[in-house]
Amino acid sequence: MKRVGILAGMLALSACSGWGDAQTATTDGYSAALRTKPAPLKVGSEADLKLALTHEGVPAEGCAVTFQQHMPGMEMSTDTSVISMSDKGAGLYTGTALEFAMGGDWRIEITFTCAGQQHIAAFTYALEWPE
Ligand SMILES: [Cu+2]
Repeated sequence: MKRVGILAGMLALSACSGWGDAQTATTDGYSAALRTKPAPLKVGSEADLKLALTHEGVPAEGCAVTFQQHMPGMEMSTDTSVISMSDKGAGLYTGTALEFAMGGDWRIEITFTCAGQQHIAAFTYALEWPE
């Protein structure tokens, strides 16, 4: 509950913005575009993730998608959690990231299996400690 007070000021500022700009990664002919809410990601907060997957420009549907979040070079309690993303159709997948417990660089690594082939797309986010 303590974090509510800390974040109240920032929430007021970002209340009317929703999803941030996408980060994109390409691998094996696939393009993965990841958006987060909140954007930017906040220390002490979970986050909604929305992934748009295309293969050579065509939405990649029916893939099995999971992700993990970790801080490179640091052991965190969330490291071993593998979170499934729901298939929303049309190449869109959604999921909820665990609370980001500290500021610094975080990596969200998405594993997606389409047509029996597994691929990985990784995204890096720098989280600011709250003032
Ligand atoms: Cu850490």
